[in-house]
Amino acid sequence: MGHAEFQPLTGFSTWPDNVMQQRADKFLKLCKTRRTVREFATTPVPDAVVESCLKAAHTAPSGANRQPWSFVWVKTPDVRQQIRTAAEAVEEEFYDDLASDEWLEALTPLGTNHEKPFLENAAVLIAVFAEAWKVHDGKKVRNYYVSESAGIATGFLIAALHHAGLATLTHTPSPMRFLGRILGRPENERAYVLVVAGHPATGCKVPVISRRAYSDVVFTA
Ligand code: IYR
Repeated sequence: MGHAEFQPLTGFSTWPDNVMQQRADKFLKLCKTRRTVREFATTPVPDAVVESCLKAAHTAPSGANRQPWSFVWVKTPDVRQQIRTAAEAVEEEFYDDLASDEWLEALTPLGTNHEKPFLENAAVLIAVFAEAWKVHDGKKVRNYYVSESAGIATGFLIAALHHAGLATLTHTPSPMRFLGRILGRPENERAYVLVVAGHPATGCKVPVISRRAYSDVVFTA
């Protein structure tokens, strides 16, 4: 057994209650303006902005601090085209054959279909991979709460991109094994989600949806 080493908590700010309230409300307001977008402009986004957002994602908490994630920022047009082609093929099968009527009905309000032009055309495409295990000191060690950790990091990434003023889309073509193959990821990683980001297209429309009531989702005990 090793031992834990501790240091003072630095750089962490606390605020008076009223300031805390203002900050909480400001963040809430920002969150309320986030929508999943499927129509992106091709307008480029500075690399440094995306880098900062990826760094923010990488600050996420994780099981046993294993940080079991990789973010593959796909920049090469040819690779993006390969991803689009492969994703549209699995999506076509999903919409035509695999999805249950119940599932298709659940998707109807979103107006989605198998066409995924944003995989090629949006300014930013990031593939998030979850790392199930790794080799440490020559030994294979498992990671912990891998999906939860990758999910939290992806949440940080989406929040960071939105905060920077970029529209986002989480896309999960299923099955997603083609991503690891196209991107040459090692066998200990599995594709978790694709994050698409960029400026919304001019005249971008989003589906009319509602959020569940606060009282429906928040309880006290
Ligand atoms: N992967 C498909 C279907 C889809 C599934 C869910 I759950 C969504 O929230 C949205 C879409 C697609 O991307 O079209």
